[in-house]
Amino acid sequence: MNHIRTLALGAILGLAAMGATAQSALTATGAWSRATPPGTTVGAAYLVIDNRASRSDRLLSASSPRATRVEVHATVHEGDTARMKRVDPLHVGAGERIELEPGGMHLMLMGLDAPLREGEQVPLVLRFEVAGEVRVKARVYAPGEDAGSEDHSHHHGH
Ligand SMILES: [Cu+2]
Repeated sequence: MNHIRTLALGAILGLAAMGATAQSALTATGAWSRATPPGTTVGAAYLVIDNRASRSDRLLSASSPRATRVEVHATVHEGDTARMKRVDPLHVGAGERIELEPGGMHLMLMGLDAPLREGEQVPLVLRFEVAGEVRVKARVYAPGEDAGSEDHSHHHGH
């Protein structure tokens, strides 16, 4: 009985996957950012890209009405120093999940029209080669806070 149910469910999910468009197979979720101090014209946004499609994709560009430029940056550690390096394009393999998070990869918002303020939602448009445009809104948290404070509390307080 359980086998039959599992098989039937598998068939239904399989059909759903086949019927799904490329847009829905790749998702960008949990977008968030941190408030920026007055006078600062750069900020960072974080999110999770999940490519459930059977083919790889590439993030070709990103933009926001709040910034003149949005780039994907990776954090490269060289000895004691960390610097940011542009990733262009960002490859997302088939079935790959990429987490953009503090200390790692992030979306760099450059030329902010005004500081990012706690509680606001920053619209972001991600343009993928296969999935096309994916629109998200990054929720802005207070400095020192983040979307996963409970999970990542061990990263703070050093
Ligand atoms: Cu950066």
